[in-house]
Amino acid sequence: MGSLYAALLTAVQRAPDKLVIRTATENRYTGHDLIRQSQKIAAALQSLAVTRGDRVLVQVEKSPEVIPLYLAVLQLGAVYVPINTAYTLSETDYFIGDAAPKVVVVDPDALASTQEIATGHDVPYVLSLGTRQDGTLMDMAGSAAPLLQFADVHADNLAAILYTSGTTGRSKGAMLSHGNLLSNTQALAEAWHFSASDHLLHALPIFHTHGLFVACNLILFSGASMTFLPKLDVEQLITLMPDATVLMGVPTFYVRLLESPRLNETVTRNMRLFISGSAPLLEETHSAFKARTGHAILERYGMTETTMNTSNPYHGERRPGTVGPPLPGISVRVTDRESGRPLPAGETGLVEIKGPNVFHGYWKNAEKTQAEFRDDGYFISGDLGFFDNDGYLHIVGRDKDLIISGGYNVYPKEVEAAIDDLPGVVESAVIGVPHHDFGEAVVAIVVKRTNTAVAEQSILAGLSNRLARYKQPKAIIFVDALPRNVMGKVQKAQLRKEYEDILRPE
Ligand code: MLC
Ligand code: AMP
Repeated sequence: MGSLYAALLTAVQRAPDKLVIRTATENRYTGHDLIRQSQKIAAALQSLAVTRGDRVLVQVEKSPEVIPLYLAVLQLGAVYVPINTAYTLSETDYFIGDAAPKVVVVDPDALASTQEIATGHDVPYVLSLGTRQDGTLMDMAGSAAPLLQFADVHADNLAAILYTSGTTGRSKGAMLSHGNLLSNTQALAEAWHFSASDHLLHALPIFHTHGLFVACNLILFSGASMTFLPKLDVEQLITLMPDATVLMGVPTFYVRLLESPRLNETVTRNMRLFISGSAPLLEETHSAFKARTGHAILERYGMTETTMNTSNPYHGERRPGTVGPPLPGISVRVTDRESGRPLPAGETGLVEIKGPNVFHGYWKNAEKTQAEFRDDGYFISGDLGFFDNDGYLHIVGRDKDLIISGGYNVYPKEVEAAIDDLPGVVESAVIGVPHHDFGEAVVAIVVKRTNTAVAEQSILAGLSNRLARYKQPKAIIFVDALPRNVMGKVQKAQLRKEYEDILRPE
């Protein structure tokens, strides 16, 4: 088992005339056109001397053109580094500096500002890619002859680096190989019974594991097809459902779908599978969806570092509140936090993972990599869970101080550091509180200097250029002092309890 590119190419070539990607209004691309376009982009990148191991950092709005760009990077044996478009320039500056890419591809509107940062990091080329098949990358590809050869990569060669927030406040790049991605795609195709007759409604962003690897790799590998939607629009999804078979979403998708009176058994009749992941799906959402549509949402559990680890079964009971047994070929165990010893069913501990899906470490961060692996090769996920007697994993919490808001990870440390830097602030504690739409939402508890005019608005204004919108607090509470234990550590559990109702609707 080697190149992910070779596997995807072979699968797509089986039906060259088939429409693989369409949008709500346009048919783009057939298998043949997709491959040809990726080969032209590969030729364009090769003319800039992009070769094996070079990083290509991509921060663009979602459009079908991103898929041939992704394939082109894989074809060259280069490393695909997708970045969230919500990041501010100062956040992007860090990723460009850390990844040291040979080429950066951004939205046409961001070309000038990104060029400025990229020059500071000695990045040779900044290109643009717009959502209307426009931009300098498209111009170069348009005049290039398709590159037919592809790099002869080994399963251990890197295919992508995906950044994941870090507990210290700095994001770490998870290095994923061709073997990691291909093995997981194969496991999912089998576990979820994907075939060429599937059609996916794709409304997730494509800079994360969920929307890019789980969704796109699986569709291409299965010879299936998808409708690419720029973002979640529930009414549009419902309109398209009668012509689709699968939906993948974070729990917010299902919460919002249930808010529409149009969601019912009739519109979902052609659908064979609703998949949820990236954050916990509430049991009440699962049962309300079942009651309304007759479909039991299939919940699975994954991470940027490992792609998918466990999944509720395709056949058999999909147990609400659980993420199912390990996928074939993947070992998952629960260990005691103190001793590291494996625990029996029913006991809660650290969830650890081993298998061909587990990443090759953090980019340029051997120390952090070593700290998160056991000597016997298990990766310590930072999630807390237990297995029930039937082998279903239950995720009950996190050992890491992490908030998951609408499927996006927010590390409190990063938000606290940004708030603490603002004038008039003494210190802050950032917590996640229950939110009906996003599952959890970011809330900041702030201690301000006496006699300063610091207010919620001034803090939000101070964060606007520094943190992506989804990381910014949905509420700010001012207190005289933060609760601390005898060791001086802020008592976040106490704060979470105290403010758990703050964002609940009346
Ligand atoms: C948007 N906003 C968010 C937010 N998304 N705030 C907190 N958390 C989020 N997730 C902000 C917007 O900037 C806006 O702010 C306001 O909230 C309302 O926005 P919206 O229009 O309602 O947002 P929408 O575009 O509908 O997006 C919501 C969403 C989206 C849930 C559909 O966030 C989303 O697609 N999330 C999926 C993330 C994902 O793919 N995760 C997978 C990671 S991989 P304002 O103030 O400007 O109005 C992974 C591994 C695995 O975790 O297992 O899969
Ligand atoms: P990320 O770092 O963005 O890849 O997020 C991975 C984290 O998302 C995991 O470590 C879990 O905490 C969480 N996660 C993913 N899927 C689920 C799920 N089905 N239930 C609970 N948590 C999940």
